Amino acid sequence: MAKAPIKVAVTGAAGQIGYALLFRIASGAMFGPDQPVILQLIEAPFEKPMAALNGVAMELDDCAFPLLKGIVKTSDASVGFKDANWCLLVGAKPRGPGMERADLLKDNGKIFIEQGKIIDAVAADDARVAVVGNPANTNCMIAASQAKRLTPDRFTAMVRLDQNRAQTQLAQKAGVDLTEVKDIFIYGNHSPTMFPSFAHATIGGKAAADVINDKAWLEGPFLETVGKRGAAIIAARGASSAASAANALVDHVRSLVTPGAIHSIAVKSNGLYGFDPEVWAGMPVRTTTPGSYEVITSYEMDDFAKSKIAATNKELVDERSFVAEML
Ligand code: NAX
Repeated sequence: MAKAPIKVAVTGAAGQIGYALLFRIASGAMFGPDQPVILQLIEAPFEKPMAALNGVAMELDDCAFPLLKGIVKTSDASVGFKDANWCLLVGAKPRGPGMERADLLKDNGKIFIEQGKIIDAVAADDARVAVVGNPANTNCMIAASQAKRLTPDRFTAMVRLDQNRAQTQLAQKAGVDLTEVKDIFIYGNHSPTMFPSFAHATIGGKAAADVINDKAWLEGPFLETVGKRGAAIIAARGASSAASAANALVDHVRSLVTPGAIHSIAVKSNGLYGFDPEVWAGMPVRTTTPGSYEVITSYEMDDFAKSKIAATNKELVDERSFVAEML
């Protein structure tokens, strides 16, 4: 018997990530080739984004995706999140010229307070939330703080783009196919302070550090390249990562609905790996049942890793203090 459609709400649906994302969801890449979906697309309540959203919906229609069972277009979050099983929070206000990070945090905080409240009120009982809009970890924390019905574990932020970037960098350095690289995880913030922990990664089943045999590269250029990859793409393309970010969100959700998958997501840290218990930090998880996961706690951190985790934790704690009155 055919599966019932799941409802997938996407904010910022007419933005550049949205444009690279929606077609992948509708084609089955996110939830599988036998899972019908209804897309509930939410945009900012202005003429231009709503007109663009109409155009995107027309293109989705024109793809004749067999799995796409309906499209909702709205600027009303209580309509867009209604009964949603997955809420993909992509839309956010970009940092304007001369804008301080604290102001960006506060402006976006307001969006995520409202969305967190509405999701908690109207989304499905099994709702899961994945935050992409920056600053993603802190926005996720703010949205989760508004929820009374949905528990904090339902709210995750995306660090998968960073994991994918790190995997490719290790493979290229070692000169192997990237499928040989396993267990590279991202700890902390989705920002240049993130820590891609290479010490536990393997290449072809052997310790990545032994295969690469270049500690200075791992501790220097590798971390820097992954941490600053977003800026490098803006410099090269004149626009921020979009297709790779959409692809990473497909991977984030696909891994979260695949029992046994091991991957990095940002979750409420609860004090694991030395993070402040209240911040949302990237860490390795194993998916248990679809949508649920357990943090893998068994990785030992050496002094170098501990110092990197302390730095990214400090940034998350600082961001939390900027938005303290919103929580
Ligand atoms: P765009 O500016 O192209 O699109 C954002 C869209 O969100 C716009 O269409 C805007 O109208 C809409 N929007 C704004 N406020 C909204 C609201 N309250 N409700 C619904 N829609 C709203 O940005 P895009 O390149 O798509 O990036 C989206 C977000 O992803 C940004 O915050 C960006 O910084 C972040 N990123 C996060 C990444 C991650 O790994 N976590 C990587 C890529 C990306 O930089």
